[in-house]
Amino acid sequence: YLLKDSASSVSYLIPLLRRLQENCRHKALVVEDSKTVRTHLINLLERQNLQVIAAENGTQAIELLQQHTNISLIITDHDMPEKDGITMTREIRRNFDRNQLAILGLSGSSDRSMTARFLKAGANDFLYKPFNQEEFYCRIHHILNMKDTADKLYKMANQDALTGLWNRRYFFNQHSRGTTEEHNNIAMLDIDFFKKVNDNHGHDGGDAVLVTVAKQLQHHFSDATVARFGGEEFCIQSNIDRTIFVSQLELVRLKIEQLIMSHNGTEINITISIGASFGNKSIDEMLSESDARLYTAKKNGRNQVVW
Ligand code: GH3
Ligand code: MG
Ligand code: MG
Ligand code: MG
Ligand code: MG
Repeated sequence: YLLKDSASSVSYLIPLLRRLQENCRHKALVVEDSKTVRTHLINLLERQNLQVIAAENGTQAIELLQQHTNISLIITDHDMPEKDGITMTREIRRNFDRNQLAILGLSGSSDRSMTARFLKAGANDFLYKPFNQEEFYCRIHHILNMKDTADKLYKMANQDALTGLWNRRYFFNQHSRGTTEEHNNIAMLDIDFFKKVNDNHGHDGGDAVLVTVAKQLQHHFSDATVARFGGEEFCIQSNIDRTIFVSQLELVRLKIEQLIMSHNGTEINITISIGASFGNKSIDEMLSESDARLYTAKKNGRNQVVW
C-alpha cells in the first residue's frame, strides 16, 4: 500500500519499510482546525504505522500533551481559532526541546515568511499546503530519524552500558542544581572485596554480579535516582523520609547478603557497604559525607550501613 501513492520514487521506500517494522511506537499529534485536512493528515500518518491523536487548535493540543507522555511528533497548522500553530510551538518549546518533541509546521497561507516564523518559534521543519505527499513523508521520516538518533545519543551519554543504570554524568546534571524537596538523601554503595569476585569467577562473573546488584537497587529504590558511578560503586539519591530511606538501605544490604548468585555453575556470594548522608546540603558536601561514611563502613568490617 506504500507503493500506491509513491510509485514514482523508490529511493525512500527502504527506510520507510524499516521504520514500519522497527518503530510502531512513535505517537503523533495532528493539530488542524479543518476537519477535511485533519482526517487526511491522520490517514497519511496512520499509513506509516504511526499512532495518531488529533486536536482542533493549539489550546486543545497543549491539553493533550499534558495527558499523553509519549508523543514524539506534532504536525500543526498555523491559522486556527483559540491558539495558532506558531504561538503553540513557542509555548511547547518552554518545556520540550527539538529532540524531545519534534514539530512540523504546516500552513496554507500565501505569506512566504511563514517558514522562518515557524522555525524561529522552534519548529523542526515546515511545509506549505497543499504539499506533495512524498515530500511530506520524507520530512516526517527525516524528523523521526533525527529523533531516534537524539534518543540513542542521550542514552549513550547518560546510561551505564553494562547495567542500564544512570551514569555519573546524568547524576550530576540532575542533582548539581540542588533541590527544593523537603527530604534529600544520598547513599554511596560499594561491593565488598569485589576484586576477589573477579579473581575467583572471572571478569564475566564480576559483570554478572554488577548487573544483579543494579537490578536489586532498581527494585528497592524505584522512586529514586540510581546511578553507577564507576567500577563497583553506586550512588542513590532519594527524596523520601530519611528513616524510611535508611530502612530501605538496610533491607537491600541484607537482601544482597542473602542472595546466592550462580555463574557457570558456581555460586557467588557478596556483601555491600553503604554510607549515607541527609539534609539540604550541596551535592558535593553530601557525596563527600557519604563517601567518608562508606570508608568507615569498610573499616568497621564491611557489610553495613553507616549514616
Ligand atoms: P573493598 O571491599 O575495599 O571495596 O575491595 P574491592 O576489591 O571491592 O575494591 P577495589 O577498589 O580494590 O577493587 C575493585 C575492582 O573492581 C577492581 C576492578 O578490576 C573491578 N572492576 C571495576 N569495574 C569493573 C567492571 O566493569 N567489571 C568487572 N568485572 N570488574 C570491574
Ligand atoms: Mg487552519
Ligand atoms: Mg575499594
Ligand atoms: Mg569494593
Ligand atoms: Mg570501589
